[in-house]
Amino acid sequence: MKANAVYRPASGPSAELSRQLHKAVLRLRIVEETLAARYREQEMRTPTHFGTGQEGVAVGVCEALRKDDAVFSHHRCHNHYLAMGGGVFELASELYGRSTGCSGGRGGSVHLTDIKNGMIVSSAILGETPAVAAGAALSFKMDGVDRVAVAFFGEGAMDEGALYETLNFASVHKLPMLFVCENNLYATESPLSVRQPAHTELCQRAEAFKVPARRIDGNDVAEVFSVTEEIVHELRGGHGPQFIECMTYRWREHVGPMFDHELNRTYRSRDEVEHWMARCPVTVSSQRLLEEGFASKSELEQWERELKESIARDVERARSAPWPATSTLFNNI
Ligand SMILES: Cc1ncc(C[n+]2csc(CCOP(=O)(O)OP(=O)(O)O)c2C)c(N)n1
Ligand SMILES: [Mg+2]
Repeated sequence: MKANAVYRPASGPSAELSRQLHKAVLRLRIVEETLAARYREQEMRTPTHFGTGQEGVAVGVCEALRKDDAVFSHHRCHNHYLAMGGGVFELASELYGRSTGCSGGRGGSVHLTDIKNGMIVSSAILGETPAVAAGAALSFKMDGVDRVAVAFFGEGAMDEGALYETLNFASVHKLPMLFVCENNLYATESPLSVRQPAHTELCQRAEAFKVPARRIDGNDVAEVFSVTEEIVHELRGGHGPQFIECMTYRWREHVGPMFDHELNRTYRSRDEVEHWMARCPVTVSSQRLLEEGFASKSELEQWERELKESIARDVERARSAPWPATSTLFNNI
């Protein structure tokens, strides 16, 4: 493939699957918008990296997995947790620090877990969880089972040495592991261009370790799904790890609920933000459904209404859930 070209799958998902993907993307969007709105009330006391704008990657990848696969995530992890089937009440409870949180109210936004759904853990230390995912993939290989491990990380983690050791190890041992790089062009407020030499191509770095790599459109959930489905089939066949670079964009500030313009931040131009907002994963997906005749406008509106109601209910319920008991303060340390 030509350097930096975007790989496009030959065919897209069926009508039923496309509807399912859309509902999942919409659910993630509404959860993040609801949480971001309530975050401003300052009752959630955990640093939070919102994933608004990046929903297509999480849903496209996770919908192609099984519940017995193992997903590892990074600081911007809500989308991955939700896309694997994690509950909104448990996520919101975690942000409010309540005992009903997915990590018992102890982890906060960056430490989500939901083992029964295959979401093993997330961590804010860049480049850390891919190495742990390789350990899971190694155990699947040693046990002779066809499970796969997936590591989500931002392109900022490609500045970390641990990631290259992991690529090397996974390649040498032909591990059933998918590396998912969510390239949203920035690590905090630094663009890739000030962190890496000119003309750096992240896929080529994976290929240097003989790991097949493709750059794809992360804002098109149908494409992410089709590519991942194809790759996961190959991973289960024992052909070794693969890497996808998903081009996407973070809408809100790096950490917190605000938009850059609300804070007069200038590291990204308004034009650039608007360009990416026009490539909104929810819009791309709804346009596809309408064009293909897979859903009507009124159905799309009805799904949105229903999701808004149920999500608002779950978040409100989390807000009044019980705090962890003081007697449990030193548990699990
Ligand atoms: C090893 C390490 N170094 C620095 C940090 C501080 N840090 C937290 S998030 C972040 C930027 C991450 O950017 P990226 O990986 O591209 O993910 P994004 O926030 O864009 O989703 C940095 C530098 C950290 N958490 N871990
Ligand atoms: Mg980034």
